[in-house]
Amino acid sequence: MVVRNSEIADIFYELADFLEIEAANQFRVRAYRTAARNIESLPQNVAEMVDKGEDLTGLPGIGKDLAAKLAEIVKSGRLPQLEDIKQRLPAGLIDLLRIGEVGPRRVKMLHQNLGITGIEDLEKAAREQQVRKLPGFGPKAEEKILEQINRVRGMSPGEKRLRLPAVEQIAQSLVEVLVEISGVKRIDLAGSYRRKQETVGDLDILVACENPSEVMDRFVSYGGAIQVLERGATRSSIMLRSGFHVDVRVVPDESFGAALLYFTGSKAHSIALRKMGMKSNLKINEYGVFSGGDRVAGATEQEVYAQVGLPYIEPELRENRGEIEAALRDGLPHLITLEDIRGDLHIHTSATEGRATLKEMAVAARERGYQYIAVTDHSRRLAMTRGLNEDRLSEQIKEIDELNQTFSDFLVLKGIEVDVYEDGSLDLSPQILEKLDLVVCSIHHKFDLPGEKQTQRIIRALRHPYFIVLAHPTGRIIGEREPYEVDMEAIIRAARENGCALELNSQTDRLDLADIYCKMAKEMGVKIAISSDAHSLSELDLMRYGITQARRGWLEKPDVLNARSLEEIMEIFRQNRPASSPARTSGP
Ligand code: DGT
Ligand code: CA
Ligand code: CA
Ligand code: ZN
Repeated sequence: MVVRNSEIADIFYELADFLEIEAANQFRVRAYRTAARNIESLPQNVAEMVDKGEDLTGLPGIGKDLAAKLAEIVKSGRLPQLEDIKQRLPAGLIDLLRIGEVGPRRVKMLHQNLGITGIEDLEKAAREQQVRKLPGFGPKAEEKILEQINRVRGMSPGEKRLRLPAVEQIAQSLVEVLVEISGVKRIDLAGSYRRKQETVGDLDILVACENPSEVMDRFVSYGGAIQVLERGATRSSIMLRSGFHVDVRVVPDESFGAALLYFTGSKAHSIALRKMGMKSNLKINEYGVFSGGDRVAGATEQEVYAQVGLPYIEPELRENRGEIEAALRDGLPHLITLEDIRGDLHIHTSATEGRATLKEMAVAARERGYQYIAVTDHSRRLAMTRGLNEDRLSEQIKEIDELNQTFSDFLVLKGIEVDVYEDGSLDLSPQILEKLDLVVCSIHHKFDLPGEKQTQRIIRALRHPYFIVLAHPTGRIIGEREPYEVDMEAIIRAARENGCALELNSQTDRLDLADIYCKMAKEMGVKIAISSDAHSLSELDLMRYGITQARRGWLEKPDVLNARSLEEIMEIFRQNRPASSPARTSGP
């Protein structure tokens, strides 16, 4: 069986986590994470490259040492180094990583400061309020840890939540198999995947087919399965190599909509619907809507919603966070779509960490139908990425002016992703920032300042006259790094007072701002920039994950900065500048 890129990436991610817990060199930890991320987003299959004897050191972030490790994984399916480190570390420490609130950095701290070696220890320490005393934790984190411990206890061993692109790959290959079966009329992906939750616990697939037994046979003999967990007449479950589970259910046509609604969830949304049904003496379940003994609806989701007097509700909204109340008063949001996006306000070029040149990025963005992109390379403090100093930024500005001469229907905006220091000051002088159209600010060090200090740091930066967008506002890396301990409401308020926007970073390990904060920002009148933070041409397409996260956050076209036309956005930037300083790039 061919090893998938996502499986290789998982091994590297895991190794990076364990190395970090062991307090290994940060550079090595980062090298494995970067490699994992690159491998995940590669168009070609690494295992096939190894089989063909191709040179892996040509891949981004892969040197000789990592290339040898890749070959080892492809050939044996294992990495001895990972197995060794698993032997060395107390087994319980590894379990701690399954707690959403706890990444490797926190595991290390819990172990070193409180002697915690497993979930039992952690629970005890949290109940005794010892955890909140550690730097970067606090009472809220402690509470969430206790919640998460309960969740983890209900999980089967080896269960691991995957991010959307990995699940997408899995779904695609399974659908390819299922669609070949004769009599299959319809295949739908349900569950948290359809709701586009940032991580997915297991994949739920619904199939409409006249031959349920053939669907079951084909599914349980799927090549990627290492174990059949259940084989029934109309439902089966398998476990993939990564430990990820997939459920398939065959459903009759007349109840397909009811089943899709039920298995899309969320559970809280379905329960709320069921309660509404009960008030009108309707029974709603996965088979349909029943009045007395009669089925009155079930073939489509619309039909089921209509029975309780509701319009169709988009899957991303189905979390019982007010969507039913909004639907009842005809106040559902018109959710943003990818087609609404006119440009990208955060991308990197080969001047710093990016892999493509300024021109290549611009051409690729234009090909995607955008009117503009803002080039926002790193500033000098990030020496590791060859961050730009004043001189190099001036050169880039000149280069952009020249490039813009070649376009008549597209504009490259001059920007920077400037680092914010611990005291809230910016890494470049106002004299150079003044020459830019767009200043994006972000934090790349001192992630674990106490909440009050971190909040003040960001608010001070937001007050800077040239600040426009706060990039990846909470700094989280899903499953790896916890969000900063900040007061988001205070930050959003400060953004509003200073005419700033917050970014929704589309990198799938960030998806930062999270959905609930997108909604909070919208309600408080702060705009969101949905940005790809692309480091390569193909990463421009990450935008679609930002869009689904934005939809989960109820965002509509007017809430999104880069859904504005070039003229509108230039006007917004102009208004944001001190009166003495005109915008720098003029339209095509
Ligand atoms: P996941 O897999 O943890 O990312 O999240 P989901 O939402 O995909 O949850 P899952 O796979 O356990 O179940 C799929 C859907 O099935 C869920 O969203 C709603 C529905 N469901 C599961 N269990 C129940 C239940 O006890 N009651 C109701 N009303 N619905 C349920
Ligand atoms: Ca699921
Ligand atoms: Ca499931
Ligand atoms: Zn960036």
